[in-house]
Amino acid sequence: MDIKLYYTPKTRALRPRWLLEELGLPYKLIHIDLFGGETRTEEFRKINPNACIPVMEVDGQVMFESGAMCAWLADQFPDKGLAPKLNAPQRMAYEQWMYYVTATLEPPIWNYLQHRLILPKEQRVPEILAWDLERYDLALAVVAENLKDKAYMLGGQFTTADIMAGTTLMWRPKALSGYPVLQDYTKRLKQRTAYLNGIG
Ligand SMILES: N[C@@H](CCC(=O)N[C@@H](CS)C(=O)NCC(=O)O)C(=O)O
Repeated sequence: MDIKLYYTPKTRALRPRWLLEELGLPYKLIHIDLFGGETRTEEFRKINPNACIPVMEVDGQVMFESGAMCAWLADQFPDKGLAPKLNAPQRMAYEQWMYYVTATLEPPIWNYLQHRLILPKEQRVPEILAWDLERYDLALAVVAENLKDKAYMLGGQFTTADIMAGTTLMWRPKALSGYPVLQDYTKRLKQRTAYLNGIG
């Protein structure tokens, strides 16, 4: 498999990169200067019309969406144990959390960060911040409840659902202050060699 990952540090591109490290696969990183506007160029939009990273290219076939990349990669290598097999009882919970992260956990904190830090000042709407944090806190409580008696999202074994949940929870550590279980969880994830290899 010839894998290329279009990548900028400290972005959602960490998700597939971390997983590639967990899988022990060789891959080529193509560094994209996101903050310098490279994703907005015509050339980059030919690779991803959404003008976003990450983008993954596998044997010449291009994929966008970090969650889809992670789901697809984990399923290609079932023996690595990073996704329950299709007929395993844990598969339902796995699918649930994989979707939950991008559909429910991520949107309020992403919206918060945009209106707090990312958008140009004149486009920020401060009135939305409290609502975003309230919605995020509801989702955090659900994840914390799930993790109260487990090391990882599915139990004792680390899976790709932990990459999805963990990377998102790391976006705003301050929001986890009321949830020691989530603070311990992200601390545990950050000690993994594959994470440490992936963050550079
Ligand atoms: N849902 C997409 C979101 C991708 C995304 O928004 N990426 C950000 C970096 S984390 C980006 O490239 N933003 C560029 C921009 O908004 O101009 C995914 O998970 O891959």
